[in-house]
Amino acid sequence: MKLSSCLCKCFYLSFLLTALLQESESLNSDNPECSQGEGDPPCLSSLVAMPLPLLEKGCDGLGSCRLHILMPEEPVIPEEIQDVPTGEQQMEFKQVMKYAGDPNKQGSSKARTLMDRLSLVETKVLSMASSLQKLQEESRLNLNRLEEQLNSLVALLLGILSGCKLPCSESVLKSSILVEPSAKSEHTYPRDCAEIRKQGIQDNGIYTIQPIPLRQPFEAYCDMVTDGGGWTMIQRRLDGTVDFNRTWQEYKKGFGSLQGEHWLGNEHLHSLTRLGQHVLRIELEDWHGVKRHAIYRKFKVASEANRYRLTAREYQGNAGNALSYSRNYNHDHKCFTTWDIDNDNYSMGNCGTYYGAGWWFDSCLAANLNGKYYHGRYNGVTNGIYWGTWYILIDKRTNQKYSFKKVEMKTRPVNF
Ligand SMILES: [Ca+2]
Repeated sequence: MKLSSCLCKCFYLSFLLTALLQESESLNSDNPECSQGEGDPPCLSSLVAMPLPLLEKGCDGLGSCRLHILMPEEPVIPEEIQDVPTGEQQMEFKQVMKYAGDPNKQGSSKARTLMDRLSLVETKVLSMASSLQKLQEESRLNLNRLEEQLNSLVALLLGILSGCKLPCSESVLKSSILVEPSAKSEHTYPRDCAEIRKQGIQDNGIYTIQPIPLRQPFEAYCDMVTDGGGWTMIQRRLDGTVDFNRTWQEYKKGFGSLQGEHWLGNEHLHSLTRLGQHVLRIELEDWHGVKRHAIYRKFKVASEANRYRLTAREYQGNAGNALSYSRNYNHDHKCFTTWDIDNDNYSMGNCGTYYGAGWWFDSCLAANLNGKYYHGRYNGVTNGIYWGTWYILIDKRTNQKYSFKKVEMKTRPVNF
C-alpha cells in the first residue's frame, strides 16, 4: 500500500510538471486554449476542479490512471483528543481556560472566595467557642452550687451523727470534698439555727450558718432543745477556761471554743440581727443549780460603724430586767466598749478597763455577763459575771460579791 502510494505521488508530480510545461508552452503559443483531445493532459482548471472520489475511483492501475491522486492518509488522532469531553469536563475546561486567560483577575477572585470562606469558618468557630464557654460556665456554677450544698449536708449530718466538737467538725469539713465557699456565693447554708431547726434537726451541736447571702458562712453552736430550739448561741460561760478581757478586734471576730466558752463575735451578732425582729434569751445558773432566764423580744446589735450598739427591749422572764435596771444603769441603746475602745458613758475613764470585760457599758453597769469567772463568791472590785436584778451586788453579811456558774446568751427570730 505504501509502495503504490509512493508511486502514485511520483506519477502525480511528474504529471503536474508536464502539465505546467505544456501550459507554459500553450501560454507561449498563439492558441491560448488547451487541448481536450484523447491522450492529452486535461486543462489545469478542470484538473483542479475534479472531484476527489472520481479521481480515486478512476485509479485502477499505474498505466491507465492518468490522474492518480491519493488523498493523504488520515492522521492518527491520539485517543485523548478523540475523547469527547463531558459537559462537566467542558465546563471545567472553560473554567480553566478562563482562568488561564486572566490569571491575575482569577487569582484575586479565588483569594477573595477563600477569604470569604475563611471568614465564615472563623465566625462559626467563634460562635461555637462562645457557646462552649457559656456551657462550661453554667456547668461550673451548677457544679459549685451542688458541691456546696452537698458539703453543707455532709457536714451537717456528720456533725449530728458524731456529735463531734469544733476541731472534729473542722476536720470533717476539710476532709470532705469541700471547697471553701466563695465570698460571692449565694445562700448555700442555713441562715441561722432556727432555719436548721425548721428542717427537722433536733440535736444540739455546731452547724455552719450564713445569715447574709454574700458574706462568708461561719460556724455557731445551736441550741435545738430549749423552748422549741432554733437558738444561735452568741455567748457561753461555764468553767472559766476562756479569758473575756479582750480587745475590740477580738470581740469583733469572736473567740473561745464553740463547744465550750465563747463569744460568737459582734460582727456575727450584727449579721444575725440586722434584718427582721429577733429575741435575746439569757439563761443564768447559780452555784446551787438554780436557773433563771431573761428574754428580750426586741434584740438587735448595730454595725461596727454604729459601735455595735445594743437594742434590748420588751423584757420577759424571771431573772429581772437588769439590762434596763434604772435610768442611770441602762444597757439598752448603749455602744460596745472594750479596754482598748471606750464608748461608754463614764466620762472619768473606761468601764471596760475598770471591770476587765467587753460589754455594752453605761456608766458603768447593772449587768455584765462577760465579767471575770469566779467560783461563786469573791472580794474586791465587782468584776465578776453579774446580773444585778437577781443577786444583790454585795452580800451585806459577808461583804462578798457573787458570780454565776453558768451563763448562756442566744438568739432566734421572733416569728420562729
Ligand atoms: Ca468612758
